[in-house]
Amino acid sequence: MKAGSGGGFRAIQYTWKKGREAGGLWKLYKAMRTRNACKTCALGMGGQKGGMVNETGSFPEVCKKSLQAMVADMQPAIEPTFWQQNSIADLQQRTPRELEHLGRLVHPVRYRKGATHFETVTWREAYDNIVEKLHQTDPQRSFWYFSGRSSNEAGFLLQLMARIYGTNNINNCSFYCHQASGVGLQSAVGTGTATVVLEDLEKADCVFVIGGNPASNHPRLMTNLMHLRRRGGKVIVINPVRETGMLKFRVPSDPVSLLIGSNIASHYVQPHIGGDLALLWGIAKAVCKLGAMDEAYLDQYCNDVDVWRHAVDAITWEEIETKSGVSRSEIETIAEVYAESKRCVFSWTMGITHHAHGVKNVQAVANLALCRGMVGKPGSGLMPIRGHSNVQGIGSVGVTPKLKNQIFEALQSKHQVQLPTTIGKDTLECIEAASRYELSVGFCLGGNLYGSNPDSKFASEALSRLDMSVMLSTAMNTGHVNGLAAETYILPVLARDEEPEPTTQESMFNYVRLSDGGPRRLPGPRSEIEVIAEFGNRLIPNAKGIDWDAMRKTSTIRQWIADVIPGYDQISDIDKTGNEFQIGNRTFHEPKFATADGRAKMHTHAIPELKGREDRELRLMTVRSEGQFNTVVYEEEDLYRNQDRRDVILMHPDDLIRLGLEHDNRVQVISDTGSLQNILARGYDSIRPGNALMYFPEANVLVPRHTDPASKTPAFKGVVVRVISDQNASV
Ligand SMILES: Nc1nc2c(c(=O)[nH]1)N[C@H]1C(S)=C(S)[C@@H](COP(=O)(O)OP(=O)(O)OC[C@H]3O[C@@H](n4cnc5c(=O)[nH]c(N)nc54)[C@H](O)[C@@H]3O)O[C@H]1N2
Ligand SMILES: Nc1nc2c(c(=O)[nH]1)N[C@H]1C(S)=C(S)[C@@H](COP(=O)(O)OP(=O)(O)OC[C@H]3O[C@@H](n4cnc5c(=O)[nH]c(N)nc54)[C@H](O)[C@@H]3O)O[C@H]1N2
Ligand SMILES: [Mo]
Repeated sequence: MKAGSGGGFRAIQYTWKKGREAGGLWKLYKAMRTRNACKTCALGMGGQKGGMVNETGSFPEVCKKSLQAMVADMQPAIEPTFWQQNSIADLQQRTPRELEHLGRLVHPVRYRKGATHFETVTWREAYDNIVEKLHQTDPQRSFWYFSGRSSNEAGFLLQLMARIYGTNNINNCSFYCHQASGVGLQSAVGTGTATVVLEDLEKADCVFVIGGNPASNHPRLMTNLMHLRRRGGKVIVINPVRETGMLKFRVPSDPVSLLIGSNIASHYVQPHIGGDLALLWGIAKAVCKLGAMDEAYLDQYCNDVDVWRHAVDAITWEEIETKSGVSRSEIETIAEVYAESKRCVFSWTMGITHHAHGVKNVQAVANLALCRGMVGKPGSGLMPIRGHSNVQGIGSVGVTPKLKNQIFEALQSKHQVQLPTTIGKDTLECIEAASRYELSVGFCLGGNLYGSNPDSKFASEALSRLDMSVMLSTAMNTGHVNGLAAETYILPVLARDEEPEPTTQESMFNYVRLSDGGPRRLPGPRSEIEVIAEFGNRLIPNAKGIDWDAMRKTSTIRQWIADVIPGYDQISDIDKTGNEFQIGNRTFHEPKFATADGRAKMHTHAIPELKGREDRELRLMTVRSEGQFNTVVYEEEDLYRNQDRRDVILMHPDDLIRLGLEHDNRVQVISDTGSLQNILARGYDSIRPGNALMYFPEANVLVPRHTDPASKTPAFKGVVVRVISDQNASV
């Protein structure tokens, strides 16, 4: 059956199916209702108000992927005999989905160069060997990667340990995600996170959704968009693909919406991939022509307005139309809608950040908001829609190559710890340094560093040049079986809702939640915090200023966070009071910016040429399906895009004809970086001609290591490919 809308009965049906897998719907419901922050995206729900509740108290808030993540954690264990029966070569053949469905990791396992299989080891053996190796290693030759799934406490403790050990090579998945948002926002408005809170969405009369597919990736946002449309507001979607759920969505918790569906987009603009910068400048030009700018606001609160205004005048419609792929009249229509808005929120995701001009994109969004005075008043502002549930918190508590000066100084003065001052590497720099044999040890707190990287072949070779890698994980993924270091350890950890002590998470609205933790589901995995504290104790037992045993208590870590992390002072007694809170000085409802002179800054850009225009070329985006969470694939199908499998390249039917192909022909997809064979070319009329779509992480062999110079984020959505018929390939 073709999906004509997002959400709806299918989502409910899926809940029943997942309930069965979890050993009963009631059991799943109980797990979902515990007081723990949701494990998936950063929109945030759960915590002390109870599971499936958002920060405004709305219930029931639930989405398919939160169920998937929960059921995945409720899987049975991988038995010790599994590791003897299945070789690494065999595991490398498994798909991401098969690896995830092997079950929960419960034993520490090790691979040693030359071996054909992983072997189980005791925790003691693992600690002894890892610590010995770390002692023999120059700390500068180590790196520490963090996913955004772990708690603030685990993130803070591990970065602290790595720094005291002696390196600043500390980074998180944000470098492959929203780094451009942080850098762009900081440069424009002086704070790197959303300027709005959830309530602002309920007050807005217009929302831009740029380069994202929240119907699939942040489904709970759809309720807010539905409410906005019901109030007569406008939703402007900017996306090269007409995403089913962005047109119509059936909000499962709303009976009317469930039955007939809710219209989401009031306007849908389809630029070329990478065409947003030109488009955003075009909208600004049209707003200017309408005389709809807020001159008083610009005068009073913004810098560099004249240079910006001059550039807006100078850019030609011809350049805008060619580089965006959108006609002047369409751009003028959008500008009119925006000009009528009194309270507008600009939201965006990876279609904006995954480009070599990601930071410029974000700055252009900020320009557009600022020119009508839409930052710093209720119901309007800037809203990057974050990825992982705690990616923002991990960044706040210091998991960055460079610590904010304030944190650095507070750690040294209040806790007397000694921190290195060397320059730390970002994520891709670590991979490149490993490839040059300049690093010897990698330590990952969750995530899938191999799988999330561009240029998979390069990443695998680079990681296999390490002497040792250590991964703290809950389940298997492709990163555990590819790019293995000479000595590789996988250490099983507890999920957030199994932690023995409370932990905290920060949502994309800068709201800090308390998770109670809960009983373990299986014997074997250990608490992340316990494992990190144990490493600290063995690695640097006499470190000045730190008592590792005290750090086993999450309340001690929270006290440190309160002492040193700006805006986090209320965290110290959160476990006693249960008072979740909004971090100070980030969201603002007055135009007072956190910049040196309190004013926002308008940025001016040269617009890059649109790539991929040659004969036989296509511009490729690598994206997620509705059935996956990053490198974890729960279902092979992509319901909303009506795909039953993942080894496909979707392109407009006109492009199929242009390339001399027919629907479902086997093709080879080639980029400057790599190629994939035996891919099914499929006609997909929802995509703008000239552009193509493939699924991450399988397509990462094609993605070059080309990054945005300002944010170091790879251009995951800006890949130029050629498609060649693979007639000899077997079907
Ligand atoms: N179900 C599910 N939810 C998730 C995740 C998941 O994997 N699965 N991952 C989480 C994480 S870590 C993140 S960062 C977010 C990601 O959330 P999204 O950013 O929504 O995810 P993507 O699939 O990367 O894709 C992007 C959208 O950008 C569009 N796009 C691609 N290129 C361009 C472009 O050049 N311009 C414009 N305007 N649009 C473009 C694509 O058509 C697609 O609709 O989701 C989070 N939530
Ligand atoms: N081509 C392409 N590449 C991309 C992207 C893209 O759109 N296109 N998106 C990028 C983005 S936005 C991101 S965020 C990155 C994703 O980067 P990562 O965060 O590195 O990857 P994930 O796939 O989310 O990591 C999943 C693994 O985390 C572990 N895990 C889950 N829960 C926990 C926990 O509670 N604790 C611990 N310790 N481990 C846990 C499990 O073992 C699971 O297999 O990928 C990036 N790469
Ligand atoms: Mo992400």
